[in-house]
Amino acid sequence: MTVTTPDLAQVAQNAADLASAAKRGVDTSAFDVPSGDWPFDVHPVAGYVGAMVAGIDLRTPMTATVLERLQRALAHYGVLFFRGQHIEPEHHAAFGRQFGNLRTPAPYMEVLESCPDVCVISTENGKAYLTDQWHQDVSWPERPTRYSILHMRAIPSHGGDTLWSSLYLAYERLSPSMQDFLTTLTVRHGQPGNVDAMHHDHPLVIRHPVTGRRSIYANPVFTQRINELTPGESQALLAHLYAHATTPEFTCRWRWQVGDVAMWDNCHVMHYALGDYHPHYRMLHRIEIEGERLLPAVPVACPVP
Ligand SMILES: O=C(O)CCC(=O)C(=O)O
Ligand SMILES: [Fe+2]
Repeated sequence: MTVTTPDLAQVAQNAADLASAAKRGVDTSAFDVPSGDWPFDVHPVAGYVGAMVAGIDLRTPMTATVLERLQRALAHYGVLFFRGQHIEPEHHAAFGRQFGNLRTPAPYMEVLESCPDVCVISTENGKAYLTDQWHQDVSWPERPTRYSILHMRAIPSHGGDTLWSSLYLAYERLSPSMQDFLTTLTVRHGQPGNVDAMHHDHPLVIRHPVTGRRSIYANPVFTQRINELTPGESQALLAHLYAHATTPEFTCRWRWQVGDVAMWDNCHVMHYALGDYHPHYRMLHRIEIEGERLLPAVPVACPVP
């Protein structure tokens, strides 16, 4: 592990920009990067979401400090990218276990025989064709998936990028009246096309457990309805929120190299794997880490036990 120093000129420039924006009355809260005594290099890849982290070898167990800082960086940036991590599946799973319990893959997923916590998503097994939609991973249980960790193994020569969007920004860029209204609502998340399967009601606006920032918690694949509205109202409002949440400025886009690892916090980002490379081959390994029950941004009459 190398401890790196931040780029001081850039840090000073960012601080000057923020001070000047605040003087002009601009709300700068979305830019407040946790002050950076990171024990690794952090390079943001877009304005609001995503950062590349260097100076960490994911095969080596982390110190408590590195683990805590990575969780803080995830809580702020939403998705972190680690280049050139040619890890084995056992390293992948061991890295993930340091953040919590691994979710057992659903029976319909292909897993590695040697390491059954690791799913294979490929064009060959067809699972790569299901992820070109905006979604959060496994959002329907009471304790939804918190983190997903993806290790890219094979890429097409072009295409196959992945996008992430910030659900913090989606909330923060709504009018105060709409923000207030949304915090009174709950959403049912369940598996698509099966209203009787496992489902759970979550607050529509959650409070992030690390930053305390508010985030929308809904996605077009797993959110079935807003419980307090009529079906027509629910559909119209969710459609508006999804269109708003995927505003290009609220997103980042990652051009993969083999060996890249991406880790994201499903509490406050959605993602979308671009399906623009067929019939070429793409394959990745993935694990998920279970989260806790979600916290409402304000007390809502959320029908959860
Ligand atoms: O293929 C990708 O880039 C992302 C796939 C996906 O949605 C996931 O692994 O959760
Ligand atoms: Fe996904």
